[in-house]
Amino acid sequence: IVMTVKVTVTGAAGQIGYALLFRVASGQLLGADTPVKLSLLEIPQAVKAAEGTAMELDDCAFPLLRGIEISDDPAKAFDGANVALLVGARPRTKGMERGDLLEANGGIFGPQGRAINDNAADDIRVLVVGNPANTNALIARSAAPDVPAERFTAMTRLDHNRALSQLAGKLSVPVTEISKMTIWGNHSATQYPDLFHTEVGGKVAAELVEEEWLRDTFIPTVAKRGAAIIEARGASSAASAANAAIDHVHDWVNGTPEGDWTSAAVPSDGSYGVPEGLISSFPVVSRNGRWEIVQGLEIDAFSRERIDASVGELVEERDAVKALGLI
Ligand code: NAX
Repeated sequence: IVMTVKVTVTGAAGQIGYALLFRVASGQLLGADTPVKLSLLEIPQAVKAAEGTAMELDDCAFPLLRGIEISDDPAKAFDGANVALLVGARPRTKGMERGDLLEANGGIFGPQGRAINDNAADDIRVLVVGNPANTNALIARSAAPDVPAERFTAMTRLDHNRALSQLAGKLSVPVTEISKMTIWGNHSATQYPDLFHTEVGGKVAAELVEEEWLRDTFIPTVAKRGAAIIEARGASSAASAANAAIDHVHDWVNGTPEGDWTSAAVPSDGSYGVPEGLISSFPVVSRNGRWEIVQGLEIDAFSRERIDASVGELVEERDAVKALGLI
């Protein structure tokens, strides 16, 4: 018997929500055999827009879609949820200090974490997309002491996919030739896309490109891609972010392919010198529905410096939310 999976999407009326919901409903999140029920969480002023999206979802007559609920109450929206995609967040506005940003998001992700703790299904898996994603995930996780910490993750899969495409373009190979890409650290401009373990047709990627390109073009292009999209499109990444969220949860539930890994921000177990408990991006595989950090990679001085810088930023964010009483 196939169980219907309840997927809760926050910020459902936003632009990522619009790109995401149809793909979840069509079966791309969990596979073509798994029926889904959607739960849309929005703030009161956006509930009507979410209702419009729900009308369109109805109008697709997706065979796997077994129902849509809309709410502005986290307790209701997460009731019985198996997957939670936390997309809605408070964006940084002009003149806003980091402390204000973290505090505003604490007001969203704390209550949502508690609602997940009290209402979600036992197998709940949480992906935080809304920025600052890693630290928002940390806030949600600390508000959910009854949920295993490993169920709280943040998205760096978009960065990972961007890195794959940049490298594929540079080497004129299809992305399918590339394996073992890694994004380390924070989903921010300090993130470190690592080509020293990446393989292209059996060779190490870092040896196939000029050092200068890797350092001065590849790393900043991947790290600043979000800003470049805003500049070109006049709006931030939406379909590509939704696509990455689909990839993340799909691989978490269904497993990563043998001989490859992906990137996800997961609670650190202390691997690679990343302080335990920080939600930091690592090379990960998924086995039996759990993320495992790939072990035993050699980290040279070039990589060490960059991983430490990004992890240092996460430590600062963690200390800031601690000082604000949010964790
Ligand atoms: P939009 O502003 O289009 O949509 C956000 C939606 O969230 C709005 O409809 C708003 O009403 C809703 N919302 C706000 N507070 C809420 C709450 N407490 N409960 C439920 N819903 C709430 O933003 P969009 O472009 O969809 O981006 C959403 C988030 O994703 C942003 O924080 C953005 O920075 C982040 N991103 C993260 C990425 C990643 O790789 N991790 C990449 C893309 C994106 O920039």
